Amino acid sequence: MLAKKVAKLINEQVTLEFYSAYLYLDMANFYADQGLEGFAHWFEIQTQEERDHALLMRTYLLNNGVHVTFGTIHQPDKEFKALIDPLEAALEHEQYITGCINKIYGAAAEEKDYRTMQCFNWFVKEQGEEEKNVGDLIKKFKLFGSDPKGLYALDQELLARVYTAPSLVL
Ligand code: OFO
Repeated sequence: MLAKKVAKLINEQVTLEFYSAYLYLDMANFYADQGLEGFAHWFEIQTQEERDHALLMRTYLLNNGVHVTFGTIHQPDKEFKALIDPLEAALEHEQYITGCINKIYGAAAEEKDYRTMQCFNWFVKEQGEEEKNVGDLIKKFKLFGSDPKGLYALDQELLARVYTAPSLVL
């Protein structure tokens, strides 16, 4: 049985993960409008991954007999102007989500909820990867993004990104 506090935090996180999916799809829309298909595709895959996170957490709660409720998914309200804006906003968002995941992990540790800690080891690691991925993309954008040929090559590279299902199995 999960402690109430832990279950509540994970339940709230389900909605936040769906919000992340929504936010990244909004970023994909921005790039699609600019004709940057590769960037749009990269964010569409981010959306799929966030949806996966939400579904995994939902399944984890259900498997542990927790009733799942969904919160309101807020409208993405950031105005993007420069091409780098969504990338920087995505990094900021991932850093925020890392804090949320750490809070869940911390609460589980406090409650000696080893099952949740074991499950959330995956999410802790995943956040490290997510921050690195978008951080690397920002670096590349800063190096090549101001040159049209460089931007085109980067867009083509991002177009090749392939969705992979999460390695966490519940
Ligand atoms: Fe769900 O990892 Fe990004 O936000």
